Amino acid sequence: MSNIAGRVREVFRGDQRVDADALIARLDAVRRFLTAVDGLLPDADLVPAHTLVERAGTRLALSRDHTVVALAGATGSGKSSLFNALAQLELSPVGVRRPTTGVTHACVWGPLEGANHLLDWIGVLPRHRFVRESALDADDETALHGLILLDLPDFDSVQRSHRLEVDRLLGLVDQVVWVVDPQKYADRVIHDSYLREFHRHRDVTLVVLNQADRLPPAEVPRVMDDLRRLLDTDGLTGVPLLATTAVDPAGMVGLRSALERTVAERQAALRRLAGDVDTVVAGLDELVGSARPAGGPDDTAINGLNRALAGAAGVPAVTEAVERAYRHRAGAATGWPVVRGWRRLRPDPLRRLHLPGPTGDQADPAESLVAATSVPDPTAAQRSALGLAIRAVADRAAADLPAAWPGAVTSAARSRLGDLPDALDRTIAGTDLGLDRRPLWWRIVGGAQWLVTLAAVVGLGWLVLGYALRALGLPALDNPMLGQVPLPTVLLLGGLLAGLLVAALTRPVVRWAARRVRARAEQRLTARVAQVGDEYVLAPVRIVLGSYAQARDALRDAARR
Ligand SMILES: Nc1nc2c(ncn2[C@@H]2O[C@H](COP(=O)(O)OP(=O)(O)O)[C@@H](O)[C@H]2O)c(=O)[nH]1
Ligand SMILES: [Mg+2]
Repeated sequence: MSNIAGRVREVFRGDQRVDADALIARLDAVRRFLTAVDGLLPDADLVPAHTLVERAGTRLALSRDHTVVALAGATGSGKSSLFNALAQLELSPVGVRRPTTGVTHACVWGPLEGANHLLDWIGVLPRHRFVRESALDADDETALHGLILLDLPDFDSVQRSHRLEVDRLLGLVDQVVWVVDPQKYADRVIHDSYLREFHRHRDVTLVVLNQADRLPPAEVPRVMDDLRRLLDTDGLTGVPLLATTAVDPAGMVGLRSALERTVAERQAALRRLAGDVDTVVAGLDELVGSARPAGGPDDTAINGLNRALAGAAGVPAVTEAVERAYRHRAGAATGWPVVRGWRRLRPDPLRRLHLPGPTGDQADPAESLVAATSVPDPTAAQRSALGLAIRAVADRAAADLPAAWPGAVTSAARSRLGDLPDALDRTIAGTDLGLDRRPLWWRIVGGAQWLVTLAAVVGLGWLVLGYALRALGLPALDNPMLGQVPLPTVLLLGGLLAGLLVAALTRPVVRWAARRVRARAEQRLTARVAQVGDEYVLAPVRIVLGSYAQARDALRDAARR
């Protein structure tokens, strides 16, 4: 048995007064519990709590000045006789005339008007309602003013409808007087099916051994002791136990004064509901448990999720393309001008994925509402890895929760699975991959390449001109010399060599820079993908964990008596 139920039992005392405000606060806590777990726990487990909240609200709203007491028992125990004797009216048909009574009769002490709403709710038909108030004996009966006494059908009736009616009414009344007789007081049915079930309502339970006159006087204490022992076994230690004789007014004194006390205290309705809250809380206890849950999924599970999301989103393919695109674009900007144009003809690797192209144009925000990129769809392996990672997140998050919750946590983790692919795609499309700006050094190297190429072209032109003049027999150009070599030759060969040299020197730098850009893009993409994971997987899980915490706190408040 877990802590909350344990606490309920610890503080349970038979004649403790129940404060109406405290009871209302406990009922509110049950209501908060129901709100917190709505849609998360199986409805079937919550029926008693819903019933309680509904019933208690109505009972408290109806009349707190009335106390509804039911006479319950097996056929022939003397319920109707006790009812008639207390009411001092021949109201309810006694068994001699009609062996079973299938309808509930009510007798109201005091004006009927105030009690009518209560009786409507309880479901006693107006023609079965009686008033015990007459000018003649008003004074005798004032002590019972506010009492509504019910004569219930027999709980062992062969008619199922009678038994259902009894069960229904036992759920509504403020106090139950269990009537047993010397022959049947030890019957299994009353103890197993009824009295034991009422152990949390000990303080609104009263047991009478009726027909005491049928026992030899010396036998009465022995039977009472035996019955007391049985009640102890039922968990009803300490409930008042009286001997009555319905056919003799003297044999009714004890019961009458017990009812007068109940009416005077005006506690029965509150105590009954407090007992109901105890029962409901004890029933809900295992749904919530007492262990404080961990704050959420652990880092290992989250890292696993982020890796799986990155895989499913195609982050490796995109970063690979980023690296290649950097090399492509850097090559086009800094390469040897003679082959640059040819490079430009080749498609840009990022363009092929419909990611920002060479000019750095971002995806159109309107377009990005639909699948925005042509990054390859996740493979079956990536999809199942993602499924497993989500499962792991849910399992870790729900590890400390009672058995009813992991299912809700898993559903929450998977709740937006269908939206994930689009969200990931939009995120990839919207991530700045770091290729927008052309680095300054590209322009410097590119400029240098143009310069040395220009030198080579000038040298070539110069040489061609010299040959042409010579071929036409015109006076040759007077080539300035650089050391032993003519300047145009220096320009041509030097320009060509320098171009190749710059290209050769630039290549490793481009490779290195491409890897850096790739690493940075990977970092950004991973961070953005993790945000998607947080929004689509972790946030719903956190909401369920929050609901769990609320439910747990609410139930703790509801348990506080
Ligand atoms: N001697 C005696 N007979 C009783 C007593 N109470 C009820 N009876 C009789 O027991 C029979 C059944 O009583 P009834 O009130 O109809 O029982 P119910 O089925 O529980 O309503 C009737 O014949 C009553 O007269 C009692 O205290 N003493
Ligand atoms: Mg009867």
